[in-house]
Amino acid sequence: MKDLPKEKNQDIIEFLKCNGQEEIFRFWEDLNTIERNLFLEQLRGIDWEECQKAFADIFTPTEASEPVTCPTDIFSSKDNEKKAKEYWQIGEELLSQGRVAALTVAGGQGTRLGHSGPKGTFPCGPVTQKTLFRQYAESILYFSKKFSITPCWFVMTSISNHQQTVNYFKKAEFFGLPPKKVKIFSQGELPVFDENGKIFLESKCSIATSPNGHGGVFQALRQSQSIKLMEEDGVEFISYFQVDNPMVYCLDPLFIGLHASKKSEMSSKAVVKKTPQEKVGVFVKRQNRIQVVEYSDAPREVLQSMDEGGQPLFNLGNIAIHMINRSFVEKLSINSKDKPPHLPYHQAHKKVPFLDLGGQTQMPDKPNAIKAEMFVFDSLSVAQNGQIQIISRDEQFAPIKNAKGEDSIATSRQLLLDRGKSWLNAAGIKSDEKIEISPLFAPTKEYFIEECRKRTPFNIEKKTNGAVLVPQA
Ligand code: UD2
Repeated sequence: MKDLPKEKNQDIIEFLKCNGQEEIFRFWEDLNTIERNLFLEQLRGIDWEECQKAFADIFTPTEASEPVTCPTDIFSSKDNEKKAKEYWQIGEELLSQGRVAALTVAGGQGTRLGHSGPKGTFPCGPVTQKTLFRQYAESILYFSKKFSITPCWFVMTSISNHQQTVNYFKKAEFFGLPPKKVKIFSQGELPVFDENGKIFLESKCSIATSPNGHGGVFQALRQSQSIKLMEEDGVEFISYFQVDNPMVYCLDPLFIGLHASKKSEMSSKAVVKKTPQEKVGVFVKRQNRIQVVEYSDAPREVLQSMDEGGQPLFNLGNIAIHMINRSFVEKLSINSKDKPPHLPYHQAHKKVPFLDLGGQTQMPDKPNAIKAEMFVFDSLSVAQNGQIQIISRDEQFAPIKNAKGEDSIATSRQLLLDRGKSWLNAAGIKSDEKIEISPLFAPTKEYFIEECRKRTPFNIEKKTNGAVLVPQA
């Protein structure tokens, strides 16, 4: 695309025509004045400067040429219990001072799952059918009670699910959290392109847009004034996780403590990959900085390299759980020439309905469109002192991605029940029942054992399909 209009009032139609996008006006003659104005209003609202960056990235991608190695300095609490205890205490201290916020990215469209509402409203509880959002809220409520200070919770949505998400939180009365501690904000959108770089029309008088990827969180936190809110609330650290993992430790003292002690700007949790083909990105080291190579972009050498023992060399899977400093978000979200380069845009090939020659909407049978997405983990390469903590997947990773098969609701619910059993065993409680443990009683294994040791009273409520362990009222 050529330069942006120099003057504010330069005609947006001329600008787009000069940039080879004249086809979006092909139904102009059919539109009435109101439709024309609506169309122009949408076009004027697009961040064309950002769009130009995205266009350049996705249509002329540059190959990173430096060789990659496997990250070495990985923290595991199994290997270093003494340090783990130390980090835990530091993390609890920070939580008790209200210096850590939770952040859920929930702007994705969840097409693979086939759920019509926002993904966070999907029922994940194997016995209770509680939703993903409620699961996370209960975890946050646990800390709120424990430390008598409610951690802030930031939830990123996108245009298509923002209002529904807000309505859902309101209807659920914010799950008992103080509404002022919950900030729901929307991420940016960009036009969708066809394979020749032409912008897609959604209707005769609107172009198709889509969320700019979870890497859009940096800009969105700034634009929604969330960073300011964090500052006012004394939040320095952000615990980042995706909307689709009901086993995530939303706030994990150990991980928080590790991140803060090492003065890291951004840290990550990793699991050992099940197979080289598993659909998670892998951690690599390039130019002495940690990076993630996404599964869809990973070169064969990375996926298939073996170590001397015949094991996959790059086997540290990214499960999209990070600690991020507020100051790092500030650094990455400021639009200024002397700041670090923008996060690169990646191509996502998707099926997008299109208008045929007669202006009728058609559904393609194979991917026909390119969406531009930024990935949050690309910021790792500019983060100082990045840390990786390796964790057990059976404890903290049960993603719900698909309606059936791998990473589905069925596998996730089973993992939650298995984890419940292992917590009960670890606390010396014998039970053959299928028990779902409420995060209100304990949101992590360590806290479960601690609550049981303290003899915190609980009830086991029987339901038709199992039982739920909840704190006694
Ligand atoms: C993601 C990671 C993958 C691995 C896996 C673990 C990417 C590109 N890949 O794969 O490496 O960690 O998760 O489960 O992230 N989202 C937004 N806005 C957007 C797009 C996505 O908020 O514009 C959110 C979405 O709501 C979800 C998360 O980001 O919470 C992941 O999105 P996804 O399902 O597209 O990522 P996936 O499963 O391909």
